[in-house]
Amino acid sequence: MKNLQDEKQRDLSINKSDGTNKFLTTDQGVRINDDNNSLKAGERGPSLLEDFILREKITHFDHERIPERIVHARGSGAHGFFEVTNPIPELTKAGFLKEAGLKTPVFARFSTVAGSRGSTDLARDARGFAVKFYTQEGIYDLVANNIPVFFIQDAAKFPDLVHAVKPEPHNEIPQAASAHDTFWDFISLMPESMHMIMWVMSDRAIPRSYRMMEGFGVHTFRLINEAGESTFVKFHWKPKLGTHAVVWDEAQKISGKNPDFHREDLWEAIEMGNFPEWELGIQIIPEKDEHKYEFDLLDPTKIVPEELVPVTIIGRMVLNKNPDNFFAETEQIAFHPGHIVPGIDFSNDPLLQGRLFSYTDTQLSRLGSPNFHEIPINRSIAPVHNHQRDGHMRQEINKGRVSYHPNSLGGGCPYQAQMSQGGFSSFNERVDAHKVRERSESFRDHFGQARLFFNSQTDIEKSHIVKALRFELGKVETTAIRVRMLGLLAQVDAQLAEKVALGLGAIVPPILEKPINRGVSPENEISGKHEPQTVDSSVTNSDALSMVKNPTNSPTIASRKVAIICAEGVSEAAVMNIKNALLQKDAKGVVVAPHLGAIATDNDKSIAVNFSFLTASSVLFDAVYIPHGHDVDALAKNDDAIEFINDAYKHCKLIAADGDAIELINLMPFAFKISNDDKGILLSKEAASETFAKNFTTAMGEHRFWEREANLYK
Ligand code: HDE
Repeated sequence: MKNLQDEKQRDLSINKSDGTNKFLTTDQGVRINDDNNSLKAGERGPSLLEDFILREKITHFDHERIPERIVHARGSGAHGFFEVTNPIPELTKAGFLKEAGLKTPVFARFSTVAGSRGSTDLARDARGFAVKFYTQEGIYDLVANNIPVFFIQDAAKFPDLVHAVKPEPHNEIPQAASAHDTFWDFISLMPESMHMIMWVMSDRAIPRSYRMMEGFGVHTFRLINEAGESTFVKFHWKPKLGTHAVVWDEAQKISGKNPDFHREDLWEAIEMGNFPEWELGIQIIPEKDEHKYEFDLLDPTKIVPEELVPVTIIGRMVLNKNPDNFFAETEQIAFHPGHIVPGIDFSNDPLLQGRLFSYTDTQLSRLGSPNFHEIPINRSIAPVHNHQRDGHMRQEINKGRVSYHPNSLGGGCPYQAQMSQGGFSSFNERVDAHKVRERSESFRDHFGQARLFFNSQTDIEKSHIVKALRFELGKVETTAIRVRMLGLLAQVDAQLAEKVALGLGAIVPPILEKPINRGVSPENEISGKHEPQTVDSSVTNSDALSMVKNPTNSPTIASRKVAIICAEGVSEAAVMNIKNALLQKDAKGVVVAPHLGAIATDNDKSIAVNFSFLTASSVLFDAVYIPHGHDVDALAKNDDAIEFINDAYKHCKLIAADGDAIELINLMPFAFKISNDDKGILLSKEAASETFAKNFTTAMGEHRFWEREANLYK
């Protein structure tokens, strides 16, 4: 197979345009002489209908908007490539997975789910992680999330879920938030959502960066080899930078200070050459093991614990190019889990099966025509020939009189391909069953893996889940909904429910003998067949589920940002000492000062300021450093400076100071709380010391210093 790394860029280049040194024209190519004045009957007279230039400009503007995605409306994307590192020809005939070193172009789009296009990046929400592979055998889309399970087991409930989480229909409140009555009303009646609820109430739902998220295909898929044999797989993306999050207070403040935080972070990292990278892994489950586990592989509310089936890394993805045009690329890209290539196939997961209908259907209203595959970003780099014709905005000019198959007038072309010629053929699964509207008995466990997830968290992570639930349910106005939720939480973990109840000033209800009527018919209720049960997980603790314990977490600080707080008289040597140490680790120090412009240094030079306390805040940085040489008293009286450093302390970030600046730490409101265990407060009497700089970058590798929050979940 030939390396296609640059093939998609070459393909896109034919649609690119650049107006530099060119004349302004109409859409019809007529050069425009005056773009500032409409054609009027006299200088002060009415505009003339014949002004085709004005009409064209305004008409185009009037129609600029297209419907936003019904979910995942807010997102950012980038180009890159996927490279096979560990080929798996024994498992799949997919060409793009078969040869070591083979590179396939990709476009990845990351998104929040509930918010509108203009909403904040830092909403508490799952994140979309969709990757389009432009393979030689056609488009393959891996449309994943940063959470490995989903709220519901059957696609039939998706519109209800989305209606419940979106802003309430009567007043369109709240935006990009699940903390409201309709969402929790629905969830409290859907016990199958409890595993996903544990994940979205954890810090996974507030990532530090798109570049620091895992991705999961959620459903079980199939790989098909040359012999037509199937193997079940689960897809995993593992970020090179580790999996990291912010804390909720920080997320809320970032939303105010910079709602584009993740978008900007992705953009800047790529512009600076810090190319985001993930490994692609698969969990391989032989067909014979389909019924081996206490959960059903087809149930999208379940994971396959890595302790049962480890993740095998097969390749890596690098994102190395920002889009040229947000609308043309990131907005118009159309993903679909049904875009598969020979060698990959579906499982019967009922959520996946529903998705297979939904994605093309939604593009028809979002992009407006069945020809959305011709939009440059969606165009396959494999040749496309068929008898699909016409429709709105058709681009392709199909020659000849034949637009049907079979035909003799066109010599039978285009030909059907045999399997040996790369023709797609669905996995030959035997299905022999009655048509039923039923949920499988094997989907009945709604609490076992929710408990596994909760039990696998560190105390700090557990306390964040408690706080998140107190926040979310605290925003719910209907008491009965809060109480119902406490009842469900108690079935995950009694202590969890008690802790949440304490924050709500409520009492955990006894576990109901008779389940709540969730709208099922009375016969079903009596049979009890569909009622949730707990099945104990055979794995009781999994490090891979905790971000703090996650074995893939990496100590690298590449692309991290540090605020260097400067005021008049700051030591240039001290500033440069840390800046250079950071640069060596591919991280960045930026100067934050009481005002913009420049700050005079101790050696009568000056240092350029990047942000003032008004334009930045410590939530936008990973650590804070206060260099020697300041007027400490002046900074200590500056409320903005105090809030800046105090927030960094509260959010468990590294705070460092050297020389005289140590004094400032002693004047901070948190000074009396600093314990010897807190390795995140780094002080050095000696200014600009090399050891201090080394200790600083090493300490940053810890990311957060949770000791400050210790004892919270006791
Ligand atoms: Fe989606 N989902 N989804 N979804 N989904 C869409 O398609 C849908 C689900 C995911 O960056 C929509 O083009 C149904 C699971 C991502 O463009 C829509 C069901 C997972 C994206 C749709 C699900 C996802 C979408 C909206 C349940 C993780 C954004 C716009 C049966 C594996 C892709 C669009 C992008 C987008 C339907 C559940 C991931 C309406 C019906 C589970 C990452 O078609």
